Amino acid sequence: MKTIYNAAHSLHRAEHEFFRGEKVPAFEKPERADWVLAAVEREKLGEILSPTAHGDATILKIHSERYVNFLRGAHDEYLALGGKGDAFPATWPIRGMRSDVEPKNFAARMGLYSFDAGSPLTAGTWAATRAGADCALTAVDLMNVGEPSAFVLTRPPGHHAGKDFFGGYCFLNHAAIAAQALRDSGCARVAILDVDYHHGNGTQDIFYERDDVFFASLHGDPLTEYPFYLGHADEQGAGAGRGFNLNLPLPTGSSVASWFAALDQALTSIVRFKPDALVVSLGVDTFEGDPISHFKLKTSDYPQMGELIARLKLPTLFAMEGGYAVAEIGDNVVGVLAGFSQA
Ligand code: SP5
Ligand code: ZN
Repeated sequence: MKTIYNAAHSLHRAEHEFFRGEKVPAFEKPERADWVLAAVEREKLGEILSPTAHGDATILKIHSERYVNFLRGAHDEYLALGGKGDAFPATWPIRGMRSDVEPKNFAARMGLYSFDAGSPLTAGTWAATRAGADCALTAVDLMNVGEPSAFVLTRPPGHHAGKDFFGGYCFLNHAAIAAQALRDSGCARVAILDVDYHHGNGTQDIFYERDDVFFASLHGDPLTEYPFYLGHADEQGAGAGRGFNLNLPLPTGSSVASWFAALDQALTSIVRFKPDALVVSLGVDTFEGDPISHFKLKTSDYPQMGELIARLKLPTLFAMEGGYAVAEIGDNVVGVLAGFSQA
């Protein structure tokens, strides 16, 4: 399997995030991608390629224009106003307030376009995530000329980013952009399987009313786990998209066996959808040693995840999401990819 590696990822380098009102060292750090890259090389997964530059057209089918314009200039604007270091939102348009009018005030726009204070917007955030979108689009180009699969190695991650908001360390939704590019290159139906510990609320938001992209996610129950306000089992899609969204929340501390039972259920639903291609939002924060998550997968469980996904026999694009146990992240990610490739 070829890896499309985003060397610009390291431009996104946050010092801190807010957790329970305190500044704590950022969990989503550059070493994550470095360790995955090292494992890709060590395990000889396949060629490692740089992305080619793509225009904004596909990104603008996934994210609103005013959000993209904001994100592109946000940190420069923050600095011009006298801001120092990373930018954080501090006020949000909660229910009953307006989000249709874009305020002029910078802090107000930070809140309009975000849903948490845990996602530092840094000087290099736009460059890093925009290059991540190029990686996703390059991976689709490769699949269009016959690659059966590809791995998009990028950070910051993407699955919490919605049509017009960032959060959960995510800014552009690379998996959603890849799914759209696959649609535009002739796949009538695309499935997205999200195996990150956290619900992919951004991806769900983007495709909720669409019947051409099926979204299935297994994740920690939002009653207790981030992102809290989405990811329940009764969210099945709306309008034309009704029946094309599948959430499989699992209680904190769920066993490995129950995680794989949920994966089996997600894969069965994907088969029923008869997709032409599959995008996997690959987070490995399901690992037992993850510092912010509560599932129990061991490093030795990840190859089986890849093998089961490979049984679908679909063109498959893997996009890097979460996973914060840095020392093990490479083995866990490459475990999935090698399990897939060897199946
Ligand atoms: C892509 C992804 O995995 N995003 C996850 C965002 C989670 N943000 C909330 C982090 C809460 C940190 N909890 C710290 C617990 C320390 N014991
Ligand atoms: Zn996660």
